[in-house]
Amino acid sequence: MPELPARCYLIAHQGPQDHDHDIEVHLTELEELARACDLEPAGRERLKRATIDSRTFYGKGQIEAVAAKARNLGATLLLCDNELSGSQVRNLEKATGFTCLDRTGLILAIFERRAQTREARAQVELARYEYELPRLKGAWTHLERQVGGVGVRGGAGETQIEVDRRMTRLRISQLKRELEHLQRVRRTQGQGRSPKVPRIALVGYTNAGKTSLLKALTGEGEPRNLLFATLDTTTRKAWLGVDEETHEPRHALVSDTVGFIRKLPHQLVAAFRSTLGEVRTADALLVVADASSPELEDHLKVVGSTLKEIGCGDHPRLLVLNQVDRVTRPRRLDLKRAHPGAVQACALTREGLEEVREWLLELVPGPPRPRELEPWEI
Ligand SMILES: Nc1nc2c(ncn2[C@@H]2O[C@H](COP(=O)(O)OP(=O)(O)OP(=O)(O)O)[C@@H](O)[C@H]2O)c(=O)[nH]1
Ligand SMILES: [Mg+2]
Repeated sequence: MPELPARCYLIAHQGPQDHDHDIEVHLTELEELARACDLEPAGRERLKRATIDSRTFYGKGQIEAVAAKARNLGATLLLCDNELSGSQVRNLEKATGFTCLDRTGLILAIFERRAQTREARAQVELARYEYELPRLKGAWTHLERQVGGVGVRGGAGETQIEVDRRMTRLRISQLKRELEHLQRVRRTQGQGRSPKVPRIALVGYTNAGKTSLLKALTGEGEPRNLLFATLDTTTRKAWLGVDEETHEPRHALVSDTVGFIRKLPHQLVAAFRSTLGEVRTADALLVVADASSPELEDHLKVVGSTLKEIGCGDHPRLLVLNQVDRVTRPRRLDLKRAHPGAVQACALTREGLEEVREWLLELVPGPPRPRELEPWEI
């Protein structure tokens, strides 16, 4: 990935049905995504238009005006909140002289910067190739290197673009094989885990406080005020309490996971299937949300639908309304009415954590309890 320029200008299409507020919220989130990629937002704009231009997505006149404004502000990159096709990006770049990146491309760039482990890197690379496949336009020498230069030249008549597609598909299948292997390794390692210890996954919108809760529950984790700070799944042991009957200590294995976001590129969801496998195989989910966000309900909808998409629609779950220290009393009462089953919590002050532990203790079966012997057995 080449170094991205520092200043960017943000645009989003607004159709006749779209409310100003909704588009503004999306643009604010796009700004945060830009910052998470070390870009500095210089300005932003909603581009109102009833129809989509198939060539440049936005209107021709709009694009020219945007380019002039962005240039004045010293921006060198255009960030588009909409998902654009490869040719639309190219046409926009030609018309404006700017580098253009759509929302999916930006999220991919963030993931590429964050990915640390071999598995996360392979997953992001897979997502990148899936994203590029329909957008291919030329240069393929880097691909040739990566697939080992085997059978690069196609038969007579194979065009450049066909070679590119074939190379990309080849790399995609290599990566899928590598991921299957890594998953098998992880599964074998996982078999050593005690079957009696319940497994819990922390899931939720990005920046909700999942890592903070992991830290509060287990003493480990590095929270950061950044979108997609966490990419890798980390699992730690949390102490839940003492079993009332056996007086044995009870624990759970708690996993932190990658956050969700609206319009999460489906290539990433698919690529992260193996990491998110931790979520699928968990006994229960703690759905963490930032209660202080005005977008709370929207975030919950995104989380609900993403969970369904990865096959976790039916997992037992507890909604943890985190960050209530940043919420007024009346708002807390409203939240109680809207989400009576949720725990209102604060990862920093540990408010609500006792309730979370109680729920986990009740929900998840512990070690088999010694049965009281009947008289005839004694
Ligand atoms: N005031 C307040 N801040 C919190 C609370 N929980 C988390 N934060 C802050 O919110 C920011 C995000 O926290 P993280 O725990 O990194 O969030 P996350 O859900 O793991 O985010 P990603 O890994 O990026 O998806 C950090 O700056 C935390 O310090 C809370 O209960 N109250
Ligand atoms: Mg995190």
